[in-house]
Order: sequence, then structure tokens, then C-alpha cells
Amino acid sequence: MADQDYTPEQLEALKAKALSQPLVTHIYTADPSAHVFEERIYIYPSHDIEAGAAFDDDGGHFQMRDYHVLRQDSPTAPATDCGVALSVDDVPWAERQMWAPDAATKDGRYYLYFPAKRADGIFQIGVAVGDRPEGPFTPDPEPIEGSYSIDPAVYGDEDGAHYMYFGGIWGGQLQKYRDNRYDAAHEEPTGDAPALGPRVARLAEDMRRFAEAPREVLIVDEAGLPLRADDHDRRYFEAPWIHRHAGRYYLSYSTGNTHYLCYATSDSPYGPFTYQGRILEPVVGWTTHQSIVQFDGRWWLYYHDSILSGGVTHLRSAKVVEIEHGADGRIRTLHPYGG
Ligand code: FUB
Repeated sequence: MADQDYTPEQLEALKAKALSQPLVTHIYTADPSAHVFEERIYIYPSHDIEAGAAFDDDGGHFQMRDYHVLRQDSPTAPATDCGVALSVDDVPWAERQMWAPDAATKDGRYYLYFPAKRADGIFQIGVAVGDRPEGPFTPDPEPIEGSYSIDPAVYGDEDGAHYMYFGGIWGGQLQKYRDNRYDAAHEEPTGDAPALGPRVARLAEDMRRFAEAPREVLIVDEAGLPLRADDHDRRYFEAPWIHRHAGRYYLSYSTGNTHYLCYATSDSPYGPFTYQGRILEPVVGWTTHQSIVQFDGRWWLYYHDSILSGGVTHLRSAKVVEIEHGADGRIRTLHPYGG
């Protein structure tokens, strides 16, 4: 997960051709989870900082310590930083690395979901509750029971049920789990073994617990066969997100070490999801992470890249660009710097 080497001239050229510019430039923001609350866009990003940690394949250089919420009147309007919504110092069970968050609302309350490492280095997912979309949020004293790994994304279905999708491999530790149990000896599968999938669990009515044991989400190819573990151009790595279009569930995600944003579709929130294609080609920076939201009948992809920091992989900037679903439901692939 190291920086990429770009000359200043190359970065300037990419910036000039970029589909969009950073939502804010006074702080670094990443992994933007966007929602329409109270008829405006609220964005829940990671807050990237330079902590001086060495690069490693487990993402040790991502040492984020708090969350800021951003707000826009519409996806094309300027973004306002609503300030600190939650700090790791206020979360009794968490020690470090507040990675990609998400938020949901129910009955007038707002719930911020976030992964962080416990003191023993194991990721879990916590929840914090507030009365406003921008917070502040008060964290529950313990992580969500039965949660693990990273990248929570909560989807509120049309029937009122809420589902949490989560999980990321390598630094996100998902490969250490089978049947919801941790074993340090487990690694990412290889070869023609089925790739690991994200997990999904319906949330309880109080939005602070799982109502069921997490299930693994299967992603299959056009022939209905599970994506293979060695299919790194298509297999799930991290950053799950669900949106619903024309009655179908769309699971978008990152392929991690091949740097694509892909999607797969299903008739059920539990899957199986059938792989469909790419939404976004690789950005500047190792990671890629998205959310997809509808606003005034148009669809928007919130994503990030590392152009503003000169290509520093752990100093990213959230951005937004419009996407299109074709008449056949397919999403047109975007190239972040044109072409
Ligand atoms: O921001 C830290 C991690 O990088 C996220 O949790 C992943 O999705 C990747 O974007």
C-alpha cells in the first residue's frame, strides 16, 4: 500500500483532466459515505492525517483518529465541514485507526457506524448515536456484538429493514474469519477456491445490534459460479455499498490491490450478486472507495483520490461525479482522469 511515484508535471496533467475536484481542501477526507438526510447531502468520510506511521500491507499508515461530517445542499454545491462528530478518545473500546464509517437514520435519530482497532489490534465495528445528521454522536461503550473487520455500510431498505454490510481483506482482517470466528492462521484463499465475500447482517430495531448472525455474501460470475480467489480484477476486497435501482440491489465494492470499483446485482439484499462490471478505473492512490446516492432523480458516485496530496496514498480527498444507469441497468464505466 505504498505511494505511487508521479512527477509534479504528471500530477498537474491528471488534475487538469480529473472528472471532479476535492469537496474540501482544508483537511484530507476519504471513503465518503453519502446520504440524503433532511433533503441535503450528508457525507461521512474518513479523516486522513499524517501520523508518520510506516507503510505496510496492513494499512498501518492509516492512523485516523476522528470523523468530520460534510454537508452539501446538492451534489454540485460547495461542501461545508460540520466539524468533529466523533473522536477515538471518546470511544471506550477503541484505541486507533478509525477507518471508513457510514451513517443511517431511524425515527428521528442518527447512527454513526465506524470500525476501529481495539488495544489488541483487532478491528471491530462500533455505533454512536446523535440527534442531528452532523452529530455530535455518543458512542456505545462496547463494539457491536458479533461485529468484526472494517468498512460498515448500512442500507435502509424500502420495507424499513436495515442491513449492515461489512468486511475488508488484508489490513481489514476479513481473511482471518470463517463462519464468524477468528483464527489467526486463516489467510486469503488462493487459486480456484471461491473468493471471500463481504458479510451482511440485518440490524435490530434499535439499530445498535445485529438481529441475526452475519452471513457471507456470494458474488458469482455470468455463469453463476463463485468468483475465484485468484480473480483479483473482480473479486471482493473492501468498501461494500448497496443502492437500489429499478428494483434491483447493486453491490459496489473495491478490488483492492487491482484498484477497481466494481458492481454486482441481485434480487435480494442477501445475494447472491452477479458480477456486472466496473464503475471506476483506478484513481491516484492505492485505495479506492465509494458510495452511490440518488438526489433529485440523478445518481452520484462519491469517491476519493490522492491528487491533492501529490499522490500520498493515506492522504486522500473525497470527490463526487454523476453516474448513469443505462436502460439495461448497466452502469457506464468512468475513467477518473478522462480518456
Ligand atoms: O481508509 C482506510 C481504509 O482504506 C478503508 O477502510 C478502506 O476501505 C480503504 O479505503
